[in-house]
Amino acid sequence: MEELSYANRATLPNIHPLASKLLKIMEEKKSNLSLSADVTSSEELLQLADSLGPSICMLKTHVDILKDYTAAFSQKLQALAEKHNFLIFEDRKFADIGNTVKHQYEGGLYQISSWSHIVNAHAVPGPGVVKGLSAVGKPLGRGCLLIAQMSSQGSLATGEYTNAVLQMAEEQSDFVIGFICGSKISKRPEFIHMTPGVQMQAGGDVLGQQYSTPEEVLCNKGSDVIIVGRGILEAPDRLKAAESYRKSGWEAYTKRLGQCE
Ligand code: UP6
Repeated sequence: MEELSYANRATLPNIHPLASKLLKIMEEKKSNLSLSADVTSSEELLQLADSLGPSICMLKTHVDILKDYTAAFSQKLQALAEKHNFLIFEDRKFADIGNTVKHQYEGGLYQISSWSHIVNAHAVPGPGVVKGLSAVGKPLGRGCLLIAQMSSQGSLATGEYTNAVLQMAEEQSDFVIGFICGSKISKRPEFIHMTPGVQMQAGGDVLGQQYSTPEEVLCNKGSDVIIVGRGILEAPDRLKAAESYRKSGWEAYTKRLGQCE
């Protein structure tokens, strides 16, 4: 089957506007790198967003690990997303009944729907979780990723479960823009595949995280976006590390396109 470029996929007739926007950013910045900004200080997160912003297509947050979250922080983060042209993805991993996730997404301390372009959800509760999120996010032009596979050892999100997630995504593609997964699982080029658990060297951590390389994920496994946290955050020079992930990611993607010509 012909492999479409990010640019071609961005203009597909049925593409979700937010997915289209992300694909255009990726093409423009030659970046399929998402930074997983897993730090606990707002100031440090904003500084990371400003310095690494030019290298990334998306910045992933875990807003509930910040020790000093304020609404002003989310406004500053949005301004940096505009300045450097990246999307914000709050990795909230919603996993409750529709009515509860609706409140968790819109309200509470973080009011995630007001500042995060993309959120994600586990499919465990069934389609209601997406319906609840969609009720809040769709009118705002937001999008959702479904967690179809996980990078951690012993993950239960495999086989039939993954297939059911795929089906759920297809049924609500007006809000679901893609997947968190280890490899390409859907043939529909409108869906974006995003993969965490990426470092320059395969391996893992002591708590079950498992790493694959950018080349493996983008070229061999056919995913679209690499999500990198500690590979960049623990490097002596974060900017240099981010640029090297961006370059490896782009090379692996162009190699994949070349193979399919
Ligand atoms: N993440 C995974 N694996 C998944 C889903 N999400 O690692 O299956 C998230 C983690 C973390 C980031 O919550 O924020 O991606 C990976 O960080 P790391 O690169 O430092 O391991």
